[in-house]
Amino acid sequence: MRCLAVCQSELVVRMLDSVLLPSFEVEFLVESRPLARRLHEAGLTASSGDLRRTDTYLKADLSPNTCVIVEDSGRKTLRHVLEAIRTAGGTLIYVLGMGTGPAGSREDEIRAAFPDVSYLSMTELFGPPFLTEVGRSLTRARVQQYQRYFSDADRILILMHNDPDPDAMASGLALRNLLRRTKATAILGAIQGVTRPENLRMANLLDIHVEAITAETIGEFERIAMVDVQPHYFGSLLNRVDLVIDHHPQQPGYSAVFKDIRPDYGSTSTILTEHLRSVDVNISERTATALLYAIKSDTLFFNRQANRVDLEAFSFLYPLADATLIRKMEGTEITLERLEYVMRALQAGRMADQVYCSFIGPAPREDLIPYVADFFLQLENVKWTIISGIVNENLVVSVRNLGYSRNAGEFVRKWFADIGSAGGHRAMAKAVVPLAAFRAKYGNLSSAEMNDRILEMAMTFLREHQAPERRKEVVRAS
Ligand SMILES: [Mn+2]
Repeated sequence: MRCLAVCQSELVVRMLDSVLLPSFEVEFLVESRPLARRLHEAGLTASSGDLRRTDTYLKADLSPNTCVIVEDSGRKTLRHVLEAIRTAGGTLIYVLGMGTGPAGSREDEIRAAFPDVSYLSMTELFGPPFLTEVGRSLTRARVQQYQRYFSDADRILILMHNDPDPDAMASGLALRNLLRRTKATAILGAIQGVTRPENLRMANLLDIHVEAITAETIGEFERIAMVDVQPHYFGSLLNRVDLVIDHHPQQPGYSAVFKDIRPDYGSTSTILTEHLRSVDVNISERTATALLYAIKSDTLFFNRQANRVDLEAFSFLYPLADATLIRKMEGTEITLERLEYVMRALQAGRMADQVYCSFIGPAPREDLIPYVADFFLQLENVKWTIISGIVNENLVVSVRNLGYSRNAGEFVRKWFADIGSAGGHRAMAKAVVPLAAFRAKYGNLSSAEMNDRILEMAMTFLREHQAPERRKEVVRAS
């Protein structure tokens, strides 16, 4: 394609020459005759002329398919230049803003006068890639430091939180990769191993072995790294840690030789993907698959807290990963065991004012309760779900809702904070209350009574949070 570059400075000419060739057939048009001669001697196609005159462009033989790039160094004559180009038949016109004047104002001015002209500013064109490159160098320096620091250790522990989730396991695998270790010399460990079905399935499909760690065995490791979690999580168990990589908010009260905490990232795997990209390490299909799945699952398929870096890591990993394996891992949401608890919730459930409330009785694990709560939120006409059950002598209450009108966290705090732990945010909340404490406050209720009582709590809570107009209606009606 033919391109006419209308420039003033040699720097811009040189830059465009290296960017546009060989895709474009470029001719340069400059004002200064000596500059044109110099460019010509250097082997470029260049001519000079009065840039404000139409015949200069007619001589250049513009066609509607010629791409015209005009350097804007802030001069007032730019308008005349653009008018002359248009009169000579130029239609594909791009103005290259060299960053003169306050950002955006020049662009607005040109756009207002010439709506069919595209304005490309230097900041837009070079800013993002440049910043990415600088960021990558900083990451590279950091990664190389901890690589060196870990290189002479015999055995390394990569510690994860209890019941490691895809993000923790994928980050662990990636870190092992970065430290150029095998599973014999860099152990993925957790105090409590993998139990949730989808976590187990990922561990099995990707052959990830998570070793059980105790307070005693922790001392056997020469160096300790931590992913997707920070030392405060383990209480007084650890007196030293060498490396912490996490995307949860920075916690005070611990020191680490190296740390990389990025709370604005959707997953720890996103941070590890950047570490891998910054240095020259081979990313195996298995690691890429684990990381890709982890980013998807930690950001709830980009519905939660995902940002540009997560999407970028995702598109980088996608061609390296095994898509079939990911589909297999994702298909594990529904298990027979989970269906059984969904059935129980269906049998015991009550619905009032779009609130679905059910007490499912004893359950072997806590995760079954939020699973059921999420499940019923899919029902038509359900806006809130409140699922409760008994796990290890505790009443566990899981609350989910759609939309942001009323706060699930406030609901559990109102009724349960004084007798157990209760917390959460607008759309998701949980309370864990010792059964004895619940009974002391609300009486020794049967299963059905328990469910009725909790539904009543919800109705009371939702009514006191109704909009003032509705409340008036209620008063009039009564
Ligand atoms: Mn995570």
